[in-house]
Amino acid sequence: MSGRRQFLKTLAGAAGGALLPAGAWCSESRVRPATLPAGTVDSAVMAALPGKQALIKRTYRPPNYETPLAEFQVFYTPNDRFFVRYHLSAIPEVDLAQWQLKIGGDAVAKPMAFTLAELRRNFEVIELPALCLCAGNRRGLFQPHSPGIQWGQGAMGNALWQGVRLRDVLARASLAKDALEVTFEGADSGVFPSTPDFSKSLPLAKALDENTLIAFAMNGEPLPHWNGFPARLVVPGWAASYWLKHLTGINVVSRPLDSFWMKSAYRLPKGLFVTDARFPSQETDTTAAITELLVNSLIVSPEEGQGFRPGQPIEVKGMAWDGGQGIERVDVSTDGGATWQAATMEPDRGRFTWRPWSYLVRTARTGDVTVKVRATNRAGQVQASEPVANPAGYHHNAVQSVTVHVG
Ligand SMILES: Nc1nc2c(c(=O)[nH]1)N[C@H]1C(S)=C(S)[C@@H](COP(=O)(O)O)O[C@H]1N2
Ligand SMILES: [Mo]
Repeated sequence: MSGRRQFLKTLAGAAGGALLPAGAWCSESRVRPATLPAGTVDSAVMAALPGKQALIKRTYRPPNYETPLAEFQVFYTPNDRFFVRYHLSAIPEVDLAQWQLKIGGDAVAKPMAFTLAELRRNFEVIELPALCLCAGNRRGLFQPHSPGIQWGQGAMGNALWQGVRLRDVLARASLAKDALEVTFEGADSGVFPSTPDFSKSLPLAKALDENTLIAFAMNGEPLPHWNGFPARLVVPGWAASYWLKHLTGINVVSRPLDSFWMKSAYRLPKGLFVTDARFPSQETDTTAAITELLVNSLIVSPEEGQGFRPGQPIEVKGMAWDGGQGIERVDVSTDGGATWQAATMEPDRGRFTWRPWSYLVRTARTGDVTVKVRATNRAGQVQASEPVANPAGYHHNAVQSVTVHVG
């Protein structure tokens, strides 16, 4: 079957068997968040994938859809508004009756396979709130532009994940002493056989972390097709590129995974960003595989350009997160960063989820007011004041600002 037809078939499968009605792709209105540099998102439109509400479409093939900023007003991102990111275009609808998760590799003694029912039955099922954040989130804000999907703020989402610990499952397969990495494969593939499958690996220690899950539900529902049905990896605190969707195979191996997606993509110049987590078996002299998320924050409201009356309080609200140390504080500046005041923090709901904050700006003067927001984590790491340029536009964690009008 041609790649094109295969793609249409797999998409149609996701819609429940029927071929996509043309109209499904036509309910598009233009969006241009004022916070993106002109030019980057001119081609972005709102569009709905089957089973999803309208999201900001960055590319259709493969599907890359971003969550609109307003959705981050709630703590858990609704499943039908959760962003979608794929590298490859052939995305089959997985038939649960046929699905098995195979555990193997040269560093396991007992290869085995599990159905979803067996995973649920044989292992402790746990729930964990965690932020799923694409390393390329905000790539569209880099100036000069970085090549790649021009994401705005919405290549992320926070969910309550339910699943079993990867380490419990791997323990059944008996790991050999020389186990080095754990590799992951998904059901999606390229349209051409020459396209390398999306495969990723984790260092053994992160794979065996008690928080690393094989998840089959999010926010109390089975995973949506576009977010990895029937099971995906959840790697709390680490970039979402490791959160492999539509899991089919997990291998424990004694050698570093030599896949395009480890060796060429999702890499950073060594030493450019300070993180606690390392992936030694994927380091070269000059570059390292991306690992954990940097301390960061987001302003959800007010909207850019929103109007206020003189004296009317401006409630600034948003979220802050990091790679798992936990958020210590969020500070707000209304004088261009000269002075900072502490925002009010909502309770901490876990190391790997975001933390809501708010701050009331009171100003009697008229004109534009620019509010800057800066998060600090418990390790004392602070958001960057300017984006740190890197070849593929990852880890944008510069202080965000919003300008409103009083008058
Ligand atoms: N099978 C598969 N899993 C994948 C990917 C992919 O292309 N294929 N992309 C990864 C990347 S880069 C991101 S950012 C997250 C996005 O998760 P989401 O689509 O559920 O939002 O999935 C990860 N898992
Ligand atoms: Mo990503």
